[in-house]
Amino acid sequence: MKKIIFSLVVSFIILSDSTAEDVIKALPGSLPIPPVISSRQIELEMREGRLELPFGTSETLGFNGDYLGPTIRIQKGDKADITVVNNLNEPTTVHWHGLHVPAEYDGGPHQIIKVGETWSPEITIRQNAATLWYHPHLMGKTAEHVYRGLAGMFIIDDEYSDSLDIPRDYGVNDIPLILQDRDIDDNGSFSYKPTRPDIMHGYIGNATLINGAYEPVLNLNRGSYRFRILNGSNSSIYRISFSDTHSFTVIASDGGFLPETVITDRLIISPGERYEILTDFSVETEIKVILEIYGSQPHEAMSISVSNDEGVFFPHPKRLVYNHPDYESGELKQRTFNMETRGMGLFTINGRQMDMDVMNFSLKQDSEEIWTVKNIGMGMMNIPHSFHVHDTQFTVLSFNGAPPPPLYRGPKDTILLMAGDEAVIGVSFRDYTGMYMYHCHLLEHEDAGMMGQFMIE
Ligand SMILES: [Cu+2]
Repeated sequence: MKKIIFSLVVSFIILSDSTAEDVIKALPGSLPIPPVISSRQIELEMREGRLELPFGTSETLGFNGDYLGPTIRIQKGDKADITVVNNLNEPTTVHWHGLHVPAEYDGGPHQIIKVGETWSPEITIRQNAATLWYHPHLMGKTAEHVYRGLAGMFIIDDEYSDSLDIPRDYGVNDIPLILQDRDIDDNGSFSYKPTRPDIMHGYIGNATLINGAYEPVLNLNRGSYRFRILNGSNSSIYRISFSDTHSFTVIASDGGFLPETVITDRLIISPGERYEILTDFSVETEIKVILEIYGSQPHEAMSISVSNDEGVFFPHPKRLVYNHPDYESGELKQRTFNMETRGMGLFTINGRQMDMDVMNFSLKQDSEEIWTVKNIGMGMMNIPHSFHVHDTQFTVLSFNGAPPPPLYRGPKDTILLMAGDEAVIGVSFRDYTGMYMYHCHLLEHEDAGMMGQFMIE
């Protein structure tokens, strides 16, 4: 059904113009670049908005605008004074995904911002350079609020990242790409109305959006570019690549730089995950960004038009610094997290669903632990899960019994587990006490209860 609508929409666009050439020139707009807030005073207003797409206009939600939110960019060591005003007509929360943050400012399901109220977290940045993001986290409503548009990037710089000879000019050669998809209905707009199978398999759209635009065009000069890629979708696992198997260098994962960068021509990125890549465009050309939603057909989601004008080229680093706690020695506390699909819309971790009144476990402040996270499959159905833990970045120690693949050797806060997969991760909890969440980042699963909470004491 969804695929049929997609083909109809595309056919409609092509038929409604006189020639194919006109369509290419007339329809797609430029890639929107979210505005950046680089002040330590960060003011966010959640409001209702409208997003115009080639198919029609949708009612949306946004931070300081109609859809998505500004990119927050801040230096390690600085204190962010944030105000979040809720001018929606319903309560929500704002969670800083990947941020090491005091529990009361984590923005999880307990830190509700009521309608008309202002929440004022003060957060000192105590972690290394990384591409993080922020989004609502209200119990049972996270998926809908993110789907309608509430999400933004959160970039941390530090002395080390500033010292590297890599692109860092935001919007010029350091470009955010927020990948999403939306299910466009017969009226050409999108709304959030998941069916039971949608909750099971995730609410997968029929149109991809990048930074809130459908098939945008990015005009660049020749040169080296850094893309910060966020999977901001509800439940879609993307494979992203360039046309002509154009290759790139992956320099960072969720929480910062990889110890050894990875040259590849494709990436699998699951909901909530981020990667930073470097790539060179050395001749005048037109390159497509191809997005393939797991289980669907590849789609040319964006065009990059490279002019003949000379830009700036950078060498691609081979090794970068990633320091993490030593998880290999000593007797560390071990825990197991079994992510299980028990039936249509019934998702559990260790046999339990999220209960706001239940503390699932507690651990000690300034401790390290070893967690084994498994996706227990359900018969022949391969339902993926994406395990996310708040407040910290973890280190993957093994994946399916083998050393972690190269892309999993940097700091991570979210990890994709297909049915049967098992990851062993080293997790550390520094500085703060209080309650945090762990959950599946397929947002339909999270809202259906695939979440738990722990107390750092
Ligand atoms: Cu899941």
